Amino acid sequence: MSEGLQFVKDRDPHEPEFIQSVTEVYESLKVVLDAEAAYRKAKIFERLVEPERMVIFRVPWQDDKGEYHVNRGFRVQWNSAIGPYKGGCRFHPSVNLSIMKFLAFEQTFKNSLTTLPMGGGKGGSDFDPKGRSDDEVMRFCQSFMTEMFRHIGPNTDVPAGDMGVGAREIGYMFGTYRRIKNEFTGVLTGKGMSYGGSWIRPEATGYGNVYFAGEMAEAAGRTLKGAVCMVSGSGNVAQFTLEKLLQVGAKPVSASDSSGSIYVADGFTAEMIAFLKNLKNVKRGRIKEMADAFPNVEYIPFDGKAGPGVQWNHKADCAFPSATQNEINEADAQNMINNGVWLVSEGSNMSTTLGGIGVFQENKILYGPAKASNAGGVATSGLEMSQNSMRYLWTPEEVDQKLKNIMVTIHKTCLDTAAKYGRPGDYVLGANAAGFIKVAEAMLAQGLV
Ligand code: NDP
Ligand code: 2IT
Repeated sequence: MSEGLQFVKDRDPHEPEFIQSVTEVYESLKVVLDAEAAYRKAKIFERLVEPERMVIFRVPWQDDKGEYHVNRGFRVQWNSAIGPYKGGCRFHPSVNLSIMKFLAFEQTFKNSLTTLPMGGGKGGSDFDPKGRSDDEVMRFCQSFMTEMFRHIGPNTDVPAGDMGVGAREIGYMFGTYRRIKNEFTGVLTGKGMSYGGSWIRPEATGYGNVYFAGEMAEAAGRTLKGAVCMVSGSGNVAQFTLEKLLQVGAKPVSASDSSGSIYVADGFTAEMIAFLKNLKNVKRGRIKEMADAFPNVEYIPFDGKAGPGVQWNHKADCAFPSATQNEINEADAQNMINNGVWLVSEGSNMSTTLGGIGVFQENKILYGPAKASNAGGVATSGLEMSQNSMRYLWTPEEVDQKLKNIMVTIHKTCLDTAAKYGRPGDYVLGANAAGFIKVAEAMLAQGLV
């Protein structure tokens, strides 16, 4: 049997996103594995690249016209050595096993970094919520949970939101779980405030990413104050990244959806962010409509030769990719550097291709990899779980302070770990190694299971 990375490539050659995420981690972990014979002997890496369990199921549902549809549902339970499986559900037509596996694998390291006791998991479906009515989404969510409920539980696996899954979908799924199980528990996070949600959970990923970026900037003697910031996406993560950037005195200048991007040379105002939230979350409209509403907003469609890469083609100091995986390729990374970017902090999971990461590292850019920089979302999910277990509710200020402390701790852990392994300032190595070591120690202690 082949060893290490080759072992994964040989076994799952048809899963490019999964192989990409394992490759990135493996490159960093080589130094740790070289130093720790016990991890090699116990085959910790080989065990960690195989999920503990994967469930794939049929999701039948009926649209408003009475027509029947069948989608594919997934729940990938990656590793529970340090706590119950934990991670979001993604509803997007691109969802497949490779994407589910890369997300669940990454989540395991991310959750370990949060300092909270959460294992890694991910789920979702190739269902496309775009253009579907609330009733259609409800019926889909009910059908999805009618199978998923068997595999989850507050001490087993606690799903949450991700792309295409927000407060509306969590509400419908929670209602179905509660009805089937006849129990009210913290089985999902991202719940509404009237039924067990936590303050700041909607804000947490975006806010947390800006806190993390602020720490990276400060450690390098720089500041986000006055920094021109590009943001991609316009969903949950992007909206609260824009909001926090404005609050800390930075100047966010862009946002996007899968059709195009907007550029605001003078920077977003609070009024524009409020409009965007209503446009995306209530009206479920397109980012292009921002340009119809505000004369100073320029709309740049992705239909040209450069495709989505055009959204990174602005003079800027920082970039906060917050849409989807591989949204920054090698050419985009080079373009950013040519345009003056000195900090990139990932809101989306695996925002950057391996080639793009190489460009950032060669150019000594402050680069925060997703599993560290976007960990604020799941960390606050962990805080929601704690509050549910206590049957208690912290104030928004308390949760925000805890989130901030966690992001500061993650940042310090990454820096300290990178320095320990001889690569000071390498946040990729720091995040991968620190996330890995906690899980590896737990696996060693618990024997060959
Ligand atoms: P949403 O569904 O709320 O928003 C996703 C955004 O990305 C939309 O604006 C969407 O546009 C855009 N998008 C999707 N696909 C593409 C594409 N191929 N090209 C350009 N834009 C695209 O999701 P979230 O904001 O929750 O998630 C965004 C990212 O952040 C994901 O990578 C997710 O895994 C990650 N993340 C989310 C967390 C959370 O708590 N929600 C936590 C940590 C990470 P359109 O409307 O056109 O589809
Ligand atoms: O990628 C992620 O960290 C999330 N989608 C959030 C997961 C969670 O359980 O809150």
